[in-house]
Formats: sequence, structure tokens, C-alpha cells
Amino acid sequence: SLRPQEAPKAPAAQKSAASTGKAMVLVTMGSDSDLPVLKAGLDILEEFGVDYEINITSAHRTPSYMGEVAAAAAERGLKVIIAAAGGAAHLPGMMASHTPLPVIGVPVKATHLDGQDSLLSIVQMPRGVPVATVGINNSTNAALLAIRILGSHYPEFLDKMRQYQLTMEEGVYAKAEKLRG
Ligand code: RP5
Repeated sequence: SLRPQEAPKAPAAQKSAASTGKAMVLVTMGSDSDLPVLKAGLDILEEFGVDYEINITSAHRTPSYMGEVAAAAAERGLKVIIAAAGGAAHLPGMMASHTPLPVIGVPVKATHLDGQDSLLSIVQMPRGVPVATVGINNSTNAALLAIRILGSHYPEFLDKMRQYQLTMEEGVYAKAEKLRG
């Protein structure tokens, strides 16, 4: 069977000082149908120069493999896991049960319930097994949150986050100025 070490690698991210060439973030999803939703988050990780790896680990269709990947993650040097899933979205919670690493869940709008099923499945984790849940389809915030977590160890990411916030702020002022004419 596929071993975690053989997980498909993302294209080499832009190098940063914190970069060791080893993935710090695992981005995983329940199905390749979730990938379009993750695109925005992957773009953020690349913009910040975060090394990541990407995988498909279904809690339902590949439960043993999912457990292996999650259980091996910390020892392999990964620091944060982003897990996206839709419907009966067990993946983030199941990953969290197999690892001490922080897990960020992205509820994917995949079914007839507008993603509310995914949101509630992910956010309502029982006490003791936390999953940080972002908004429906909001992989951007999942990536930004992962980078903030990395920032507690790698100040470079905090500097980049401050810059990102400033750019966002200036963008709003520019739009307001244009509106005011
Ligand atoms: C979940 O079921 C996946 O995360 C996906 O969002 C949803 C539908 O999967 P597919 O039927 O498109 O493979 O496990």
C-alpha cells in the first residue's frame, strides 16, 4: 500500500528562511473533488513560502491509510494539518484523533445541504479532540491560520503575516478612496 513517505509532493514552494525543504504543513482531503476548494489555500501557502505536501486520505474509503498518515505526521516533521472534507466530514476529526498536531478543518460544500452538513460535522468535535474549523470552503483562512501557528516558532511568518494584513488594509483604503472620488 501507499506509505505516507510516498505521499505526492506539491511543487517546490518559493524558498523562505524558515524553509528546510521538508514539508511543514500537510494539506489533505477526503476526495480529489475537494481540490478546487483547496486551491486558494495552496496559493496562500506558496505566497508565504511554506513547504507543504498534499494528499488524499478519505476517512471512509481509505480509513487505515488515513490513520497511518495522521499517526506518522508529527514524527515526519509536519507541524500543522489542514484537512478538507464534505458531507459526513469525518476526516479532520479522525486525523486529530491520530495525531497531537493542530488540525484545521475546511468544510467543503459538496452536497445538497450547502456545506452546512460539512460545517457541523467538523465543528462539533467532542471534548478532548479539537479541530480548528474555518468557514465553508474557506481554505484561504485555513492556510492563513496554519501560517500563524507556524509563526509562533518561525518569526519570519509573523513578519509576512503583518505585511499581508497591511496590504489588505491598504486595499480597503484604496477602494474607499475610489468610491469617495
Ligand atoms: C467526502 O465526500 C469528500 O471530502 C468529498 O467532499 C465528498 C464527496 O466525495 P466524492 O464522491 O466527490 O469523491 O468524503
